[in-house]
Amino acid sequence: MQKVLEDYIRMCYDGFLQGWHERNGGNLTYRMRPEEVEDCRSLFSQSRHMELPVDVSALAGEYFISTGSGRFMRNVPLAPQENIGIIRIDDDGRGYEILWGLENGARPTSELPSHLMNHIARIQVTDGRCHVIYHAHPANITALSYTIEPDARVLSRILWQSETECAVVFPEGVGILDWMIPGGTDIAVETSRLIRTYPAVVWAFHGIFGSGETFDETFGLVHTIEKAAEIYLKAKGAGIIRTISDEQLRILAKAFGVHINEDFLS
Ligand code: 2HA
Ligand code: ZN
Repeated sequence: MQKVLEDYIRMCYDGFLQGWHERNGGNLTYRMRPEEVEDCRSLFSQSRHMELPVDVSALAGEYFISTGSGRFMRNVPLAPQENIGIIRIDDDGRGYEILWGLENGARPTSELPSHLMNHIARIQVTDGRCHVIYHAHPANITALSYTIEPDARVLSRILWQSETECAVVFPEGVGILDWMIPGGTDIAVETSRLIRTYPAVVWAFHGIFGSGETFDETFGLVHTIEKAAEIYLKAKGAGIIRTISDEQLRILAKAFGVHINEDFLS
């Protein structure tokens, strides 16, 4: 199998093993590099056209691997061609062709508008380096969203203080969107606005969107955030009597050469 598909499938199943993909929860899209498209071209045998509810002309002609709507991450390694697929965005950015996979009438993820708008936003702020957008339902970060107001400063400080690596892994902080109906254009627009500033955005009472250059980086980002949330909730349950100070966060950022978001420090 093509390496890019192997890596993609591994990430889907890794998320399932973490317990982040109950039933059909979560979805993954990957913007293919030109050499990966060539590698996969021999697979392209069908062409089903679909319309999009949002204008993604910034992605015209781009190829994506996407999980299928209603499909289970758990099943991706067993039958990739039924549970994931490769699409090409139309030249006018108003729809796409399904070129491989998503067999038996499947469609790309219900969160495709959010994914594509997030890709556009992250491509712009990373000079084109972002290739991965990942949505998952990890229990701890979702539980944490019940304990705070939907405020990125509050959330980011909690996460930075909950594990020393966090300020190095996401020095910009993590965004949070208050509860909205999933699957539509409105949540796509709001998420893509936040993801311009933050590499990951929590959907209150739902889950998280993470972005990155590679599968490893993106999975690692979500994994780090989820671990920090778990530590926070455990510490909160046991009773927090001290934490990492702002002074220590600044020292850490300096030592690792990252620009920590000063708006979130006091
Ligand atoms: O794919 O996670 O947000 C199901 C979902 C919708
Ligand atoms: Zn979801």
